[in-house]
Amino acid sequence: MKLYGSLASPYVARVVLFAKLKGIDLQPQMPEGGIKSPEYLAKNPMGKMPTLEVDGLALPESEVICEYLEDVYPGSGGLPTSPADRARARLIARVQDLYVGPSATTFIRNLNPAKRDEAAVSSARSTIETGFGYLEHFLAANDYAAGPELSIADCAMLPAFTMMRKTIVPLFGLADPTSGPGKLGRWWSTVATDPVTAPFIEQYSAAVDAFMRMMAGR
Ligand SMILES: N[C@@H](CCC(=O)N[C@@H](CS)C(=O)NCC(=O)O)C(=O)O
Repeated sequence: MKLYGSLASPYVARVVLFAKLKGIDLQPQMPEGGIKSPEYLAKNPMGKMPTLEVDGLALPESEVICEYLEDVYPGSGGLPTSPADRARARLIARVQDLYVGPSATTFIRNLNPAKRDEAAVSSARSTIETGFGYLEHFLAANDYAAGPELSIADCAMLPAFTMMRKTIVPLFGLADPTSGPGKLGRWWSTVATDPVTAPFIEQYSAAVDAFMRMMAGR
C-alpha cells in the first residue's frame, strides 16, 4: 500500500492520521516527477494529492481513501459504532471539506500580496466564517469532534485547523474560532493535549513550516 503526497497537505495528513487511528503506519511519499507528471496523472488525472495505490487500484480523494481503509480494517478505530454516531462523524468531515476547505485553499493560493486576488480573498473571508459556524453547530459538546473518541471528523479537521492557525489566520487577520469560548475552542484544547493527536500536530506543524518556507521563496 503506497500513499502518494506530502504530509504538508492537510488532505494527505488526514489519511495518515486516520490510518494511525487504525494502527497502520502510512508514510506518504511524493511521486517521482511530482503530481503533474504523466506517470502520476495516469494514476490520478486530477493531479492532486493524496492518491493511495493498492493492489492495482489508484484511489484519489482523502475521504474516499479513509472510507476504503475503514472497509479493509473495519471496527479498528476511526469511526464510532452506531449508525447515528458514524453519520455525525462523516457529516463533520464533509462540512469541513465543502464549507471550510475550499475557502482555506483560496487564502493559501493568495498568500503573496503582490499577486493577490482581493475579490477572491474577500469572498473567502465570508464563506470561511459561515463554514466555521456550521462546524460549531455540528461539533459534539464534549471530548472530540464527534464525541467520546477520535474519529474521521478529527482527522478531517485537525490538519486543516493546524494549518489555518499557523498560516492564514495570522496572515489574513482572521478570527480564530479554535481560540474562542465555543465548541471549536473546546475541541482544539482537547486535541492539542491528547496523547495521540498532540504529537501528530507537532509533526504536521513541522511539515507546514517547511511548506511555508518553500512558498516564501516564490
Ligand atoms: N478533495 C481532495 C483535495 C486534494 C487537494 O486539493 N490536494 C491539494 C494539496 S493540499 C493538491 O494536490 N493540489 C494540487 C493542485 O491542485 O494542483 C481530497 O480530499 O483529497
